[in-house]
Amino acid sequence: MTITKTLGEFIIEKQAEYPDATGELSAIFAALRLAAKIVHREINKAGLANFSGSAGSENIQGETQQKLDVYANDRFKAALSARGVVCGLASEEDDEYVRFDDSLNQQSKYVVLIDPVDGSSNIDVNVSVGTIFSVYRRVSEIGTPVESEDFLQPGIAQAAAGYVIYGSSTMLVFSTGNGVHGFTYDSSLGIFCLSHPNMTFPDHGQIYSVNEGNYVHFHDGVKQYIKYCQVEDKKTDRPYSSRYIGSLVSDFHRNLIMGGIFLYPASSLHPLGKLRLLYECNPMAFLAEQAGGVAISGPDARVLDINPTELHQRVPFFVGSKHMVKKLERFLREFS
Ligand code: AHM
Ligand code: MG
Repeated sequence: MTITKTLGEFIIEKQAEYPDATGELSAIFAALRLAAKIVHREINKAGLANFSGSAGSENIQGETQQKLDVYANDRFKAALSARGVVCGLASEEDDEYVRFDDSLNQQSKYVVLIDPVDGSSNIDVNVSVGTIFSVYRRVSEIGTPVESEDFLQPGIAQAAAGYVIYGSSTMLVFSTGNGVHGFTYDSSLGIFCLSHPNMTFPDHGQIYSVNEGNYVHFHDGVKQYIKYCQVEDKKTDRPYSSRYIGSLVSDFHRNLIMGGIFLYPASSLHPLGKLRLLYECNPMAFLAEQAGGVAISGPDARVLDINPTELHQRVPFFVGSKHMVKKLERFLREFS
């Protein structure tokens, strides 16, 4: 690979465009980058290092934690707290948010929300997983302990969001509100290199991603849209292809590059949907919009406008290419 620009160089360059920037956000990225490298290393030897399988514990949502969930959670927390750059962190794996109360961290204006290993049930079968993160400016006073209001902010307030995909290659994809940029990890050099500048969702695609095994439990609008995707129509290039990995980061990443729509609807099994607003939907919605895509939770319900009420809140989630999400929205409206 020809190295055009490393992540470090890219961040320094961007920071120079903002004379008032304090470098705090850059330091957060440095911490995230370091933890991502450590998790990359462990994922790549998961089979060898006894990292597959359950940790024998459950998270707040009663889901079995994988050993790697616990490991990655610890690594990201340690990397972020050690640098004194965030005043608090909320993780999908922890019941409550954590305060970093030492004097250095408390002076930070940022909190981080994280899903350390999303799609972790895929680890044992060697399928790609990811880390999803979100950064917000705190709303409580700097120098005081963080409060829940610092974490319960609508997605539109995100200062940055991104994911790491541990796939056939490891990539870090993020946005600070100026487009979406992807960096591929060169493990021989230990650096992330800019490989996908200015990523954009194609306005239209030919892929729909949904757990169709749950079809009978979906509401009518979703069922009708799935049928629409499957009907033959030369003018609109249907039927679309069905692609579902069961790992949000991987499904999103593929659709971002190729064009497509991802659906995790409410159903009689999951009346509020399954995916978590703060750790999964908001960061992905932020990236989607930054890339020219759309993310909704229902008809006329932009994900980024939802006011969260609790840390582990779940919402129905539809994200992807603009025209496809808009089409789905019409079905949801018509058959609600
Ligand atoms: P996790 O955070 O416990 O790994 O769950 C989230 C994952 C997403 O990555 C994926 O889109 C979804 O769960 C798959 O759920 P299902 O197996 O119900 O289709
Ligand atoms: Mg998750």
